[in-house]
Amino acid sequence: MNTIINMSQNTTYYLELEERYGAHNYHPIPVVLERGEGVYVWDIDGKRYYDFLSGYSAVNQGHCHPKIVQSFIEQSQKLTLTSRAFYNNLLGEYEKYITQLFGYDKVLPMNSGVEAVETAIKLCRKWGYEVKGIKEDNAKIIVCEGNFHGRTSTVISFSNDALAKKNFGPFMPGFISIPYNDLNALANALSDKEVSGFLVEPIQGEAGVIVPDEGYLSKAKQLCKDADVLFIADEIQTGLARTGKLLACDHENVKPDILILGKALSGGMMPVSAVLADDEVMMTIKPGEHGSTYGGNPLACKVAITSLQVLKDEKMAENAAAMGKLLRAELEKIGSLHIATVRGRGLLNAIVIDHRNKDAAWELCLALKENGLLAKPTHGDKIRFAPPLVINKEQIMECIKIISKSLSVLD
Ligand code: IF1
Repeated sequence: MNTIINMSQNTTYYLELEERYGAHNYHPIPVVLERGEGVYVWDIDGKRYYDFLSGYSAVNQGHCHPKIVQSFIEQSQKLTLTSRAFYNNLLGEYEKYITQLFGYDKVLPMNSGVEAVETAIKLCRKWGYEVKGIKEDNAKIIVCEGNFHGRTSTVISFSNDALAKKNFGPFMPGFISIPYNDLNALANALSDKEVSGFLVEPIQGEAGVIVPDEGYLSKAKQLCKDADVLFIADEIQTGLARTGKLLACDHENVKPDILILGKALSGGMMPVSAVLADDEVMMTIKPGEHGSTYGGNPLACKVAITSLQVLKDEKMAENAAAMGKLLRAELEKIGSLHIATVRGRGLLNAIVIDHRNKDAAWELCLALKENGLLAKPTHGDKIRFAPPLVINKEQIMECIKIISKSLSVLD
């Protein structure tokens, strides 16, 4: 059942370049992209595809959104980087905008998502020592099995994915791992008085779009509050309208003590991440105790303001909710024996493939590519379906046709 991959000479040329000169830290779907606009991307032979990965939810606003591109162009010709050795005329404006939008006293601007996660860990520990009174170097942070929070040495220390950890030790201590979506396990772990935080994805993305039970987030937040522990939400993938609300935590009216954002914060233009918290937490870090060369650069600030405005002005959360509901309903209606489960929230969805061939999900993604839709398996048998939030009903229905047609490759 191996799908014949008919690659053009152009495609082969670029694949061989990366094979020869690039680290082999990914195994991409064999397609070479050259242009993107909205929900579409085009390969170097001019073939058009629906993008059902959206740069792992970094392109929520659609590829090359004109307003975000315009902001990028304007600012890139004025001032791109001052470092934090000096002030600039955009950082304060951005800080005011994003803190008022999400309802926090302050923001600490970073670049990649994992840098923001690392920043949240440092803030949580510092708060643990200087406010909660935990003995120095004893603070613990509760994390969930199946988590994905990035790939630095500290963050993989609390991963339970062997592939992400093997031969990258020694690892950072100070983390307690509990099952996801298990309030009893959380309550037990919170009995340890040296716990300063609970770091959780409101929906586990990499694990295969695992949506917790209704009430899990709100009860977990309450348990943390009762135990004087910070509830830290990693909304790098679930945030910014992806799940049908501005934040996934909004589905349960949960306000994290520390909110972590990334990916779509720049609409796919450049790495921009952010950590938001109130003063009791944020003011534990003093000048010179944390930072980054590009963190809060004026180009990132300008792009982030526009990226956030576009989400709201174009009601992308509402569209994600409606189109996600339609997508899941239509996937169920296909009634394929090869689809064991359809799950997700808003436009963060996944199907679980049920097939004797362990490479079935990969084969299906190759067939999807041939038929004009790009997606990629996660953890073997799950395929994430996460198009840009600008997708409309007609496009969803066309994608359903593509998915239905492609599933026959598994027959
Ligand atoms: C890869 C996964 C997704 C994230 C959450 C932090 C980060 C991510 C919830 C770190 C990043 C990316 C990383 C990328 C693939 C992609 C991914 F498959 F790895 F897990 F989306 F699910 N928190 N996720 O999802 O942000 O430092 O990358 O900016 O590493 O292969 P980053």
